[in-house]
Amino acid sequence: MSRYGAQYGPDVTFLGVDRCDLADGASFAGADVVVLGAPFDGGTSHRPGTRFGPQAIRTTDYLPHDGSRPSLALRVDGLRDLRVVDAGDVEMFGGDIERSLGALEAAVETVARAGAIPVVLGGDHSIAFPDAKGVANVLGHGRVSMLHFDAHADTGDIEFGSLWGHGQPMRRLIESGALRGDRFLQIGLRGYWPPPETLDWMAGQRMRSYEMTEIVHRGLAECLTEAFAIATDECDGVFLSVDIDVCDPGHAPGTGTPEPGGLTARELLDAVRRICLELPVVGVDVVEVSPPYDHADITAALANRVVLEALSAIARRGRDARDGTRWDPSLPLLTDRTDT
Ligand SMILES: [Mn+2]
Repeated sequence: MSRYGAQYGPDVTFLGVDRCDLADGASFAGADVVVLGAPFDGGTSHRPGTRFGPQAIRTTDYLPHDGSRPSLALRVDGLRDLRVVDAGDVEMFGGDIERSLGALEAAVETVARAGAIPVVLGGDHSIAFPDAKGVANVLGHGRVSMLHFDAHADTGDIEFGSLWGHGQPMRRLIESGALRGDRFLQIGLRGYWPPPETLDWMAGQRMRSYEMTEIVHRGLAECLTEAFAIATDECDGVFLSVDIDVCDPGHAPGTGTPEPGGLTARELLDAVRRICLELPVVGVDVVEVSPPYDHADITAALANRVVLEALSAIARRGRDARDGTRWDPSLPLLTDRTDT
């Protein structure tokens, strides 16, 4: 197999980073991060269009696509201080979900086995099953915890007569044994789904789900701190799955199942930054960006920044670990943060 390339549209990489070919181990040897596109919307229950998500997330940025992004806040360049390469889009036919998810799981596993962090650009949320399982296949089943940002629990059992779809990946991950239910942290749930019998199943798995009411009442920062302690107990790494619909539709309109009353873009970016600064993140996916329903690229631009925030914070975490430094969020912009 040659390089995946683009399933739809021009073959471009995430903001101009170097390409790699998963069939050629030398092309991603030593990489810290490998970007993968998962252009799949065969698992959607309502509005489709996330097959165009990877391309939109890669390219929606007004700055030059030059493979460099120095972060104002973190004082690192997530695309240069880390070795980041882009393998292109995994071929995922929308009409054959099991074959498509299988192909993605193999690709993610290849990346994880090389010691790199897979960053998967969705695609609908059905891809979280192959994303997290592909990582757990390498690091050990039960050894990877999940931090899952979403309006919806995605723990359905059978939907439309199928075990596979964007409302069910989290149940399948726990049932498969790849991830532990009691190391599964959900942030941002709200609205009118799932039904009580599904909540009973989730409680039986000892999942911890932070509904928006609790987040507003206690504060997002306190909820995250609590979730971090659970996520790192008896686990070696954390998988971060960001469904863009965790944000309010005013901040992320281009998505298939918008649910009013969500996080702001600022809250999501701060949460992603903290997770990648404070926790050993071993895999990331950003899903449910549907460009045909977007307005003025609001959602695609946010998803692009979610990826950049994660990469910047991973780079800063690495630098702090090497240099014995610590990032201080209270410092004004124009102080020298390189020595903090
Ligand atoms: Mn979801």
